[in-house]
Amino acid sequence: MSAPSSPVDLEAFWMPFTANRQFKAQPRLLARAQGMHYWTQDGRQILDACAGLWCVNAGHARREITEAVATRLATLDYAPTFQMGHPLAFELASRLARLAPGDLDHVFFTNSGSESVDTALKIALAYHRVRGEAARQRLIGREKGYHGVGFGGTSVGGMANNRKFFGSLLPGVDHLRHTLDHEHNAFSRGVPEWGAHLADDLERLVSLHDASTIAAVIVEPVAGSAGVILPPKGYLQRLRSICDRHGILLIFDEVITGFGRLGTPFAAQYFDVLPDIVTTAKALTNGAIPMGAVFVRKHIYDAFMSGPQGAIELFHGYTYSAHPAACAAALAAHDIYQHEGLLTRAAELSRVWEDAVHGLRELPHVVDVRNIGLVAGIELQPRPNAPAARAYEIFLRAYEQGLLIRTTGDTIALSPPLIITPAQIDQIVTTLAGIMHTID
Ligand code: PXG
Repeated sequence: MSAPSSPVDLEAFWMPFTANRQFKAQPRLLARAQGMHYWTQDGRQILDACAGLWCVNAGHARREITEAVATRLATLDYAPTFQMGHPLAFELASRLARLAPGDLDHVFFTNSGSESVDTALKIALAYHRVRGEAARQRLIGREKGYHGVGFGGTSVGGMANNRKFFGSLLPGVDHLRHTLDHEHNAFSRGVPEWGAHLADDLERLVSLHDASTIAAVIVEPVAGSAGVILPPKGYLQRLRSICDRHGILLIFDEVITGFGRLGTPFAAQYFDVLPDIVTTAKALTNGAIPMGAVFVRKHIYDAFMSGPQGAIELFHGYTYSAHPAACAAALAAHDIYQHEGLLTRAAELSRVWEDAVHGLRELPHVVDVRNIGLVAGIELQPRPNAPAARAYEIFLRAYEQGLLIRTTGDTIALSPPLIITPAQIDQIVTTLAGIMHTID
């Protein structure tokens, strides 16, 4: 065992998506959080410009959630949901179904976004099978997509580093081309005008594989992890109509966009496109307890409810599906979202936000600024032979100056809690501008 190099021994924890050796040589440890801020172990206040990891939409350490979880754990610490149930699970599902658009009115609970994605893909495959179309086995993702780290999500995902180490992944998967296009769309405010026709790439895959072999298409309505990539105007509508034409299910991965990020409860409402399945997690519980939820439309649920009464309709689920503490956290989070109008607050702030982030466009090395709701991506020219280094340096400097941002490649991704004030928006861009002026 190596000797501790700081008050806590950092060696044993193999950190996810982290340069472990670099981090452990110069750790950044968070000790406490409240509202819009973190505090470091040495007492410095850090403004959270990414809602943790896109999840703390109502701000940190909300007392109502803490109390609901504590009460639930003391009352019903755990309850199975296989052939058993507990009231909060049903209450939460009903509440979520009312929030979701159209007839997305049945909810399957998971514990993370990755599990939600794998659940959605399995439901899509099983749906076709129970309807007698078992040949529909292909799954289609999109380049630059991120759908978590399960084998299903990794397979439909489209970020090379997340895939290349892990063998050949699922068979029968293909990918649409991505929608990022600097030539036509750099510095668009909100969704870009150009590019609806990029959805026609699905027709190409249908011609190649034949519709009768394709189960589902999964896309993030707004791609987060790959650096805030927006759907061109009309693109998602076009994807919907191609799916309809060919009997292909459309899955929206709303792990990031769900629960108010764009200024509507779901991105499906923002874009006025009704998918067949929606995956969520993160802000479902305001990040306080791990939980995910998969929403399915009525015709999908109904397709499974046709065999004998005593038959289990879907051989899928998790020990912690609808864990009582997670249900309590989600219900309390949704009370807050409702009372404080947070599911639509991003719409009220989005103009201020857009003006603020586009104010960074003239700074050195900026090649694109993208925004929607309370999300922004600021893309920088990479340093020669050192991809991601410039953005990472900005991340470090920002942290030193009391601002937490997220970077992916050379794109700075911002997604603050939805309780942010205009003054705090100003603080984010002023701090960033100060750093970006001086970075080489
Ligand atoms: N789908 C989408 C669209 C996501 O953004 C997942 C699935 C997986 O969720 P879990 O809960 O299994 O991690 C995600 C997760 C980032 C970042 O900074 C994004 C995610 C996770 C961590 C970091 O871009 N998204």
